[in-house]
Amino acid sequence: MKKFTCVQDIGPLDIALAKAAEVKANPFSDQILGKNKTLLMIFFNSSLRTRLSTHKAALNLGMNVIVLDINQGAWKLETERGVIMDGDKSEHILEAIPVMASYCDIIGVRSFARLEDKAFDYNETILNQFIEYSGKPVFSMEAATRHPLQSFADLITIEEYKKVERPKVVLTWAPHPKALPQAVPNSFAEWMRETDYEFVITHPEGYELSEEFTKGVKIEYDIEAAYKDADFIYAKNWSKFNDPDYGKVVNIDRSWMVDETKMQLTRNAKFMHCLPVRRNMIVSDDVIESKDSIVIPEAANRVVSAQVVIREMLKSL
Ligand code: AN0
Ligand code: CP
Repeated sequence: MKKFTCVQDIGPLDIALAKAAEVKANPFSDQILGKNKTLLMIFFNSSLRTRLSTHKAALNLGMNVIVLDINQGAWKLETERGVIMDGDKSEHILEAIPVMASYCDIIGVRSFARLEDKAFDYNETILNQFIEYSGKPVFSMEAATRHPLQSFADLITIEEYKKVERPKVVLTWAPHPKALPQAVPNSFAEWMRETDYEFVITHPEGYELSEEFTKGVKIEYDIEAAYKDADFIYAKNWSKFNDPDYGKVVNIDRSWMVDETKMQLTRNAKFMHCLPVRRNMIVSDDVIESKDSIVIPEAANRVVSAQVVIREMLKSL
């Protein structure tokens, strides 16, 4: 595998899930594969889970790991070609990428949507520069439009907890005070669409995601109808995709928060969220602390999804 940025890159999901089960059962059986190989993780944005779980996955595979937080200690990077660099940016990404690539075998990149320019974000300008100019396998640790390691971990978690063959999985928007990217819900929709689950998205009118990710998916504006008989409630906030308010927060209606009253409408649904989560904005204390909350095993499965992806990349070196 030379790149991992979207669901298509992993191949058939039944095979990917079988690999995940393999990695989970025998996490240390491929240490030879990673010996003397180096993973470089590059963060343009903050992270707790991705940073630790991806690092742990690489250690399980016997790799060496280098982590760079671009905004803490590295030079500020210019990302546009043709700019006269007389401002605060000391280095161009077109030199920085091949230099960084010369120190490693595989690269992970976290580069969120900036939410200022839809075309810049939805063209995956930063991630694609890494793919084009590094000459190394590159995987996304959440880029502008997708978070595939998260969605893969979510899929593994749903498979582990589902009680019926074809569960009803509901992605619900929930309020948040700050503008967040659409990457997690885009990606979750993209992965769920590849399963045979009953998949429903519910959000306030105006919060439609890009059709690139939701084409063919049922959008239910009636939140109670969406929750009815659900087996999984997957909560996430996202800012507006549609123009003219791209990247803006136009709604913080707290009636969209996941609470016990709404969870009562479900078929004892499990509660999921990628974390970090703001309690009593996105989800009530009671729901996230309930026996049906699976946010911790969901986060733990991030090691598994990362290990499957890095292992495939090591095999292709
Ligand atoms: C990020 C987001 O919504 O994309 C990362 C989630 C994994 N969340 C925040 O910035 C709070
Ligand atoms: N879920 C997730 O990617 O968390 P971090 O932003 O903490 O890495």
